[in-house]
Amino acid sequence: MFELNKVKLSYKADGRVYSVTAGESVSNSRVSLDISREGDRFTASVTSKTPIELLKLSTEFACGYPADCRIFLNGYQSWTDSTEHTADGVMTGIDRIPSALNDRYTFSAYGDYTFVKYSRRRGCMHGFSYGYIRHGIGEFALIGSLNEREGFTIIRTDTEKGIITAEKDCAGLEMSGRYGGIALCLAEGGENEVFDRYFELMGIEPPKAQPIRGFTSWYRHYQDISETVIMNDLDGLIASGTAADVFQIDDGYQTAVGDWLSVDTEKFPSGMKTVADSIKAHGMRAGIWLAPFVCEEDSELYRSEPDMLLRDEQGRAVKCGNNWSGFYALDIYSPKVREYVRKVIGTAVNEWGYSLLKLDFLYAACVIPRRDKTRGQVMAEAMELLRECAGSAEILGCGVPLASAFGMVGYCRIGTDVSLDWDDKAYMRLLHRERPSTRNTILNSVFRRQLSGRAFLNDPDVYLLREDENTMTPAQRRCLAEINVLTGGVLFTSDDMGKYGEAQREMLADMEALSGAEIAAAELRGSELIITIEKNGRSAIRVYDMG
Ligand code: 9PG
Repeated sequence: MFELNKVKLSYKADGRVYSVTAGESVSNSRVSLDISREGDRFTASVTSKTPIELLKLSTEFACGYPADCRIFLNGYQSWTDSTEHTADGVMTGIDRIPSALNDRYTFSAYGDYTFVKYSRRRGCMHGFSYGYIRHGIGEFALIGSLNEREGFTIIRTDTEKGIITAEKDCAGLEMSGRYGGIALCLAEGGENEVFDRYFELMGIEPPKAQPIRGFTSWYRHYQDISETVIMNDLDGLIASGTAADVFQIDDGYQTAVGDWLSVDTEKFPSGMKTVADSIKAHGMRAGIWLAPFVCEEDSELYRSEPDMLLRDEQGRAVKCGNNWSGFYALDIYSPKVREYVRKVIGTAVNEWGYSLLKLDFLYAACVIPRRDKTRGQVMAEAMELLRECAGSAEILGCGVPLASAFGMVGYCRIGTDVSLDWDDKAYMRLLHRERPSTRNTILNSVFRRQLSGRAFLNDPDVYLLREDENTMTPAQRRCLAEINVLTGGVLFTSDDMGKYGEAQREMLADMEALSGAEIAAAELRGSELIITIEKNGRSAIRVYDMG
């Protein structure tokens, strides 16, 4: 399936640009390009005796695309829409957004838009870290990078030309000695076979984290939370008698994003420890949301610690998006930032008593590469810092390039935010691929399902059964709930469970009956999502309207 055509390397040394295209290992007096293929493992590494600047490293394979095949290419981060496409599919970036709007709202920072060119040609699609070509139900050809911690890998298809390329996101990297470059798993076989092999070659053990059920405050109150509101939700959950392991407080308790230890005392007069104590008194674990690598413009941190901000080569603070008052990345290599992250997480875990940390907007750490480190290296080191600071607390990663979270967090969001509408207003659909959308997050849950239990446990975001405060139809709410049970290891809601009536209790019972079932096959045909469910050796087909 994946026959090597060529490897391309270009670099700059002593002010001159050198390029080589080769089908096997080559070297000159300074640089060697080592290409090897052993079984389902392919590598193309670079060694240089003197410092060079890498400009490009990519590999092209010949690849058959059967006419009725499906192609999956993993989107840049948690929120990026990631679904199967037909061989004539196209992916759209943010080209349709007027640049004045983008300049104002920095949509480009949420995804890969600043460093990957979106093709408008049919069949020319791309993704990050891993992807597959599926033929029929059970024939998978997987291409997955084994060394994302040395740099992200952009996988591109061109179905008309019958090629697939893997390119390292390493442009501008200054290196000498050996750089691992491209390292791939090229596996063919059944779904479980290829994914098991991919994780085996990466050396990633199945997560030890256990599936959790519970509540998050976000999709009911958004930032409008307080001690009273949270206690009311907690009482509702307890009164409903629904089994829950975790009660998680989301965005809104802090005075500003970045000022995590400055709790809004008007909203939470007794402080965050008291709230955690109440949650724990009901036998649940307390969870809390934090975005440790960013601060908003209206924060004390932004005003008083300019040296903690990540800066570009012109010395400008790097804006990462428009949420809140607009927000900026912190420089994870600044000792001050590392100390601050340690203190914030340490306080939430050890002083307040939260043992599940929903760590969000993590992509901000690697929004620009460094001269001596690729984005992938920066993100890997950022995740190591979080893992170390969290100690025994479990991490739920969110807004993170997924491969950097493989094996590093117990739980990870694999889709964008559920919205209170199915797929937002028509004009909002022109926005970036990371925009909130219930429809898109369901597709991500289905088509990233293989990660759950291998990389971490998937968090498909909440299910919502309430009939008010949302515009979804009963069938759409059912689809969301069922897919969450079938694909996730995190089963959270943001409903006031105290208000659940007969319809909601019936739905909960249906969800319970589905638990333990698995998706054996899934396919999108037009606007229909067709899935085969298996439980105790019996299978059933469900069709959902994704229109
Ligand atoms: C809190 C929220 C919730 C939610 C997170 C995250 O692309 N976007 O514009 C975008 C904005 C916000 C967002 C996700 C995507 O929400 O996923 O669960 O914790 O932050 O502010």
